Amino acid sequence: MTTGMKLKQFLLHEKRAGVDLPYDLIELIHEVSITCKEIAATVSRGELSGVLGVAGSENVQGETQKELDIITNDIMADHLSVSGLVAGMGSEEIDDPIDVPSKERGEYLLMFDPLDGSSNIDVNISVGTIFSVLKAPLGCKETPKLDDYLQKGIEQKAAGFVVYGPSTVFVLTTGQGVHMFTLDSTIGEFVLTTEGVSIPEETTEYAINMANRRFWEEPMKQYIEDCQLGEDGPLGKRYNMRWVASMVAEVYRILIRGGIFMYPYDNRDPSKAGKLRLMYEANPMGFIIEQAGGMASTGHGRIMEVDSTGLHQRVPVVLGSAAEVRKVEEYHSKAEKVA
Ligand code: AHM
Ligand code: MG
Repeated sequence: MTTGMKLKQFLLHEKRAGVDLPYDLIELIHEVSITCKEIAATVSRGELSGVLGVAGSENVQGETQKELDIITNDIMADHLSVSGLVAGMGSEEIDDPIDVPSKERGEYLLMFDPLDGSSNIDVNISVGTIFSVLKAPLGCKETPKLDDYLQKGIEQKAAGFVVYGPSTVFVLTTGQGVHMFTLDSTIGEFVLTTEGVSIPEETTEYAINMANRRFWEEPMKQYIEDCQLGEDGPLGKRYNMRWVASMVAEVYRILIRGGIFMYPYDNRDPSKAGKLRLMYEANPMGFIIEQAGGMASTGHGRIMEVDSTGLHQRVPVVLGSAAEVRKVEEYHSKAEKVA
């Protein structure tokens, strides 16, 4: 009976059961979970913390940073840089890779978005932390170079996210399915509540920011138009729509009851291939969705096989229930054939 096991206890149990999980990867996941408890505590204090609102700076992507973006980035970076488990880190909030002192270096690279959906903080809607673990090609011997980080999503050793909602839940994959651990604040531990998450193959619920419709490419416009035609249209079923504007909340919902989430390419700024970032948003979420039986695509192919060209590279994202993601890919491939 694994339900009720604490996070680290469960990972050690899996290792004993034959899952390929190095001890230092277990330790790294555990350390990340500790920082997420600290972030959960900080976020939950809301207005009491006196740190809601804008920090007055911009990150490398030209986005306004919230004070909590910076505070949560520091919580993660400071904690992990003395853990002896990472050789370097990449964060949404920091332009360049974060180096780790030589004596503290470990074998892994950690990519993270410390507070995803932070525009929702002031209005008290769920936000989260997303992370992805890669192996450092040179191990702990040298400071990793930018190139060392630029690995495809299929190279990920673990990925996860934490949603800070009505309850705080840690969602994890190490390539052996997806498991959910709920924070039991009475004992201060993440406790296994769902083992082996499975996304329904079919869905009638889509999530997309409709306000960007005029900037999308034709296949995406056509797919959404057909969803809106419901049972009278070519898709032959009535759809429902959700948009939380927090990817962690959208992906969590899809893991629980299925659905499709899209942040497609749009031509607001032709230099950007979408809004979401490959290394610390799309890849880890793609790994989790696939491990739960869903699909994660750019509309043209698998996200986890996209070549990585930069720490903050953007990518179109279409993920969720496999049959529905496949349909969106068909809309794109049909359009390519006509062109
Ligand atoms: P962030 O990392 O700056 O918070 O941006 C990512 C977020 C996602 O969580 C969410 O899906 C999307 O941005 C919402 O975008 P929009 O503001 O277009 O609704
Ligand atoms: Mg983000």
